[in-house]
Amino acid sequence: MYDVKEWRHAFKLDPDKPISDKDLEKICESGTDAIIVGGTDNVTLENVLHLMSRIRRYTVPCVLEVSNLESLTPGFDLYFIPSVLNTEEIQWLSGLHHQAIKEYGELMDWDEVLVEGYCILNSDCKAAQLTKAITSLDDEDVIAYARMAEKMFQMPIFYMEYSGNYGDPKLVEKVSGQLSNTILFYGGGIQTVQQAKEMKQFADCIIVGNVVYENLKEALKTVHVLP
Ligand code: 1GP
Repeated sequence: MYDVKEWRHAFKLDPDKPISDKDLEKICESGTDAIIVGGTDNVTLENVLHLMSRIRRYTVPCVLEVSNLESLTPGFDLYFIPSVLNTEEIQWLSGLHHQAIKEYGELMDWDEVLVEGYCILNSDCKAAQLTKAITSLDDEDVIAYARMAEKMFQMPIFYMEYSGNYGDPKLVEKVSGQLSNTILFYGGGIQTVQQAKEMKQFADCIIVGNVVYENLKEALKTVHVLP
């Protein structure tokens, strides 16, 4: 079984973005704790299966972060299910989840499923726009969502999502101080070793996405950063 509590670093790969075999090999052999397959636009069964089968050549754990029902498929080691805590629309909190369980509940192996309490903090990112996330939050709001995730819903993961934008390390530190059982994921705008280091001090696990496609060399350096 995979102990996500032990994870410190993961790369997130977008099934809609091309990546060469050579680059994928470097990513999968980098020593990262996991590869998360996930995106917002154009996530299809076809491109998810294609990317999964390519990652499967390596031993690194491979996770599907489920973004829609169409692309849900067996074959991953784990399934992360985002539930957006700061959305205006219930479908992103529990609606699609209800639909998925209604359809696939019998088949699901619950040991492979982890819910991520998402708090989307960058108003410009696609995920914020799609889910109508309320991003004008002060620190106390974010802390309340973190407590809600852990104390009220017992979610295994709280995800501070700044996708495309480097977030506020002071806030990540504050949130980290509030969580004892729930794992803190930080993702967004990590482009340098320095940034990886800064966020790793506070987040249990940092998620590195876009920079893989923009500057792979620098992306690979974020793996072995000590907090
Ligand atoms: C996106 O949190 C991840 O869901 C990573 O963000 O792409 O900005 O690194 P970046």
